Amino acid sequence: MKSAVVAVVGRPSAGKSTLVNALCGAKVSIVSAVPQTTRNPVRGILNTEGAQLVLIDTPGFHLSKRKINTYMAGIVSSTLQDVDIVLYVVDGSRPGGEEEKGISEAVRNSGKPTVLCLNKKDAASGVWAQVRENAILSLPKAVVFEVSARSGKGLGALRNELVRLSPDGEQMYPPDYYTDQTPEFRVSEIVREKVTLSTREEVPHAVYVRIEDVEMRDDGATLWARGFICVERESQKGIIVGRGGDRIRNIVHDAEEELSEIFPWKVKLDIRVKVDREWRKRDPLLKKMFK
Ligand SMILES: Nc1nc2c(ncn2[C@@H]2O[C@H](COP(=O)(O)OP(=O)(O)OP(=O)(O)O)[C@@H](O)[C@H]2O)c(=O)[nH]1
Ligand SMILES: [Mg+2]
Repeated sequence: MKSAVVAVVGRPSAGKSTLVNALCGAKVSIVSAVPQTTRNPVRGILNTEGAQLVLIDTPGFHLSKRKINTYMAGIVSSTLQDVDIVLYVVDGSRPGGEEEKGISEAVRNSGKPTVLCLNKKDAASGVWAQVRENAILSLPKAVVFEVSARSGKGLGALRNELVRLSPDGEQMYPPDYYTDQTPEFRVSEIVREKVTLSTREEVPHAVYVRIEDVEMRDDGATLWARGFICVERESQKGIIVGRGGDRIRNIVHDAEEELSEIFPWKVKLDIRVKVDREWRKRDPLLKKMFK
């Protein structure tokens, strides 16, 4: 038996979460076109014959001095220390720049066996060859794969290489697990994804979702979750609620539908929108959020 912990790192929107979901064969981590959708490490478990890989999806590595960004960059660096393998995801469809240099340096400095995954092959443009060359120059020892996380192309070979690099070891989770997230966290993430998909500009970044409690009802047929969508300003609250409550109703409906597929129960949500101006600046809250 082989087993490994794999850090999945890369710039915001490189396709890390899409890749983790595709490799695990289940929706483990939320996805959107908004950079920095993932805010904390999310574990997905890939079970294959003879191997178990624990993939840690990380927040996009973003060069910025804002507190939330330095916090997330810190998460990436500390995750790199604790893993067996690094899966470095590079968006091959757009130029890299300083940010890509920063992350490839962090990957190189980790000294871990590294798999370089050039993603979005389906959307490859004129920059592909250049991005590929830069990535190889910055990480000459890494094995390179060209894939589309969206279509699944190239993922079989990538998975085989991850297994090949894995050390011998025992399973860390039962073989039918594909994630270790708590129900509260999964619910809050899916709600946040639906908010992100139905709002624009600064709103997705101004939101966090807190699920206060989950409870089984109807003799074990329905999971009720109660919590809040928190935003920083009244105006953002108005956007999320929408005219006559339209938007929040749609958000809750979409989240309930998806959660009812993820969990073996019908999921019902009781979600309020409230203003919490300081959530992004308050360290203890960030720590709680990112634990
Ligand atoms: N065309 C194409 N788009 C992709 C592919 N993989 C991911 N995307 C899209 O890229 C966007 C970002 O995907 P995510 O998986 O959320 O990226 P991420 O790296 O996890 O982003 P952060 O969590 O924000 O750091 C989404 O719109 C995805 O649908 C791919 O292989 N091809
Ligand atoms: Mg992500």
